[in-house]
Amino acid sequence: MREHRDDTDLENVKLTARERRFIKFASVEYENQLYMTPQDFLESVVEQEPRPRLKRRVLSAEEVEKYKDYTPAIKKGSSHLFRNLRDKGIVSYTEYLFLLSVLTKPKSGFRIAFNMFDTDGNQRVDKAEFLVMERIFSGAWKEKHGEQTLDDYDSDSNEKEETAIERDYVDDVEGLQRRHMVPTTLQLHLFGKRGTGVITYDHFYRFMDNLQTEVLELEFNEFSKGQSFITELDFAKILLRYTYLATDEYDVFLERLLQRVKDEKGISFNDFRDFCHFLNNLDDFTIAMRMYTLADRSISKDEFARAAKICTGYSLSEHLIDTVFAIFDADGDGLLHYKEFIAIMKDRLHRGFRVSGRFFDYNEALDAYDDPEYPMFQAWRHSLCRQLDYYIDSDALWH
Ligand SMILES: [Ca+2]
Ligand SMILES: [Ca+2]
Repeated sequence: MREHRDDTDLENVKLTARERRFIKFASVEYENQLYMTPQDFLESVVEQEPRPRLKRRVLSAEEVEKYKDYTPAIKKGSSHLFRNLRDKGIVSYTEYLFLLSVLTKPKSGFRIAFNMFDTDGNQRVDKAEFLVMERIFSGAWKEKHGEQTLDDYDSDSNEKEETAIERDYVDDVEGLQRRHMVPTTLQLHLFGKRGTGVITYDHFYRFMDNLQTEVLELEFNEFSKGQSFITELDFAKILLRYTYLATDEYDVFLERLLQRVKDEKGISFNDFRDFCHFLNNLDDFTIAMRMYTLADRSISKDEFARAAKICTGYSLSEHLIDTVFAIFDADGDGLLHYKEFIAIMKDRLHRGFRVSGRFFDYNEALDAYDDPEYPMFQAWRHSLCRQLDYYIDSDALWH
């Protein structure tokens, strides 16, 4: 068995931006595999850097076994799942990718995600179906890196079992792609202690909705400090947090807002949540706006409100739309141009993937994010980063 892993081992290995980010935030390891705790996962999506810590904690089999008792069943799911579990659980790398994809998924994409897991089409997803995701990932990993030796594997166990394990086992240096010999938090939550549970679309929908709400509440609470409103300025800061603006550009947005907002009503959590759901529908909104953008026309507040309603099914409040225009209407004509809004907000949907540089170099980032050798990742990427494709399409209109 290898000793406690050292990050310097990883320096020579070419990793994607996602892999690097996972490694950076993963604070525990079990049997040489890296895991995030539920708390690590939340931090990785709302913070730029992880909390300072000395080194990764090595979990014992007893600790991992105890997680079975801490993890609530799917029926008891809530928007406090990850916050309540804190460090009492583990999230694997593939699950991290899955959870990230949930965060920016429009409600209309939930059904598609469910059907992708439900391979036999019986409207239930069982653990074996859920694990297909991980098998495909490790399969792609083998193709990319070649077969690995199984020297590290403890071969005392029964032979029949070992063949099955061997088939799926990948002993990568990074410790990201190993076969999970332990039930993770997500597996325990979705399929129960014994792993025999099944989830319906209704369960799955609530799980995804709760996860989105949980992260939004965290972001909101960070600024609201227990109040029921955040200021318009805080709202702008949250929106711009995951965009790729340089510091001076960022300040221009905030100063503009301060000058324009006469009536500080504040933004409620519901307004904030509705707007973030709207951002998850930005693709549809872009399509709705395309006739304006093709004509190189800016849109009015009424047109914005109507298109947002069509795309999400609910109305954004007047004050929220006023605030959005106050933040983004750079030339002050009272209208929003594609370049003023969509081009900037699309970056935000790459939350959790933010690279350390201040600027977002589009081509460089596309290379980093694009993994043609991962067939399954193409599907995830499609839902998570499809905005990039629209960006190319739409951006071409302006040059
Ligand atoms: Ca099924
Ligand atoms: Ca304008």
